[in-house]
Amino acid sequence: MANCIFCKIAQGEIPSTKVYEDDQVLAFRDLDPQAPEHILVIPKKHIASILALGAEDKDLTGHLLTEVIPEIARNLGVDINGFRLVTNTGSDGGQTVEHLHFHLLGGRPLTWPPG
Ligand code: IU
Repeated sequence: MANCIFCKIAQGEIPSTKVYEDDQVLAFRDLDPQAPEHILVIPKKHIASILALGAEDKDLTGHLLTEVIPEIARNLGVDINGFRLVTNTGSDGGQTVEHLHFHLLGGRPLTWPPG
């Protein structure tokens, strides 16, 4: 989608520090990390948020949650002590980039509840 920064990152038009890539998914380091490991996991296809997912995205979301995210967590070593997976949605949810992304945060004890 034109003018979507995460689409541009997914297409390689804007550089990122990649930690995982396949034909459907890209994961890269957040530019403003909130934990020692702070990864953004995005579909390459433009989807505005979790609310914009459709039935046609079941394979993609299954792939993300059952394969990609566990593999990234294991590769980073945060599967051992744990990590947090967050998708901010809408203004109250704190979403600032309107391209679906999952924050994978780990590498330190995280507090709850978030602010
Ligand atoms: P949010 O859930 O939409 O607020 O998260 C957006 C994240 O994208 C936030 O943590 C930013 O630091 C991050 N980010 C980035 O890593 N690279 C960018 O070019 C932009 C935002 I714009």
